[in-house]
Amino acid sequence: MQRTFVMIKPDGVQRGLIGRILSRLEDRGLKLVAAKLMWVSRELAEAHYAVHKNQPFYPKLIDYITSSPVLAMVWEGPEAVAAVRQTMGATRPREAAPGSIRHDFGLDVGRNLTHASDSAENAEAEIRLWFKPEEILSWDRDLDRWIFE
Ligand code: DAT
Ligand code: MG
Repeated sequence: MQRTFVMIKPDGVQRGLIGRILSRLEDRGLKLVAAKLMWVSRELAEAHYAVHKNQPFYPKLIDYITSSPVLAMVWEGPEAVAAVRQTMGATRPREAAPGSIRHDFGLDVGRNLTHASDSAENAEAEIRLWFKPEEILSWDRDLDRWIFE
C-alpha cells in the first residue's frame, strides 16, 4: 500500500468544496490516514514549493498558498500517488480531463484547488515535511477487503 500527500488549497476551502473533493477520494476507495486544517507559514510554503523557486509564478504561488487555511492530508491505497494525481487531473484545469477535480471545479492554473505528490519519493518527503509520525494513523477499515484485492 502506498501513501501520498494531498492538500486542498485555499480556494477549495474558501469555496466550500472540501466535502465534495474528499468524497471523490473516498468514493474511489482511497483511505484517509491523516488530516489537518491549517494556516501554511511562509517557511513551510517555501520548503514545499522549493523546486519552483526560480519560476516566474513562484511569488504568486507562495502568496496564494499562505492566503487562507488549507486542508493537509495523507491518503493511502494501491499506487496512491498515481491514482490521486489522476483524480486531481492535469495542472492546468482547462487541460484536465472531464471528471477530474481540476476540470470539474476549476479554470485557472493559479486556482487549481488541490495539490498531490507527483512521485513516491516526493510523497515520502512531503509527508515528512507536513506531518509528525504520530499524526498519521494506521487503522483497519472494514470495507478494505471489498476494495483492495
Ligand atoms: P502540480 O500542482 O500539478 O503538481 P506543478 O508542481 O508543476 O503542478 O506546479 C505547482 C503549482 O504551481 C501548480 O499546482 C500551480 C502553479 N503553477 C504551475 N505552473 C504554473 C504556471 N505556468 N503559471 C502559474 N502557476 C503555475
Ligand atoms: Mg507538483
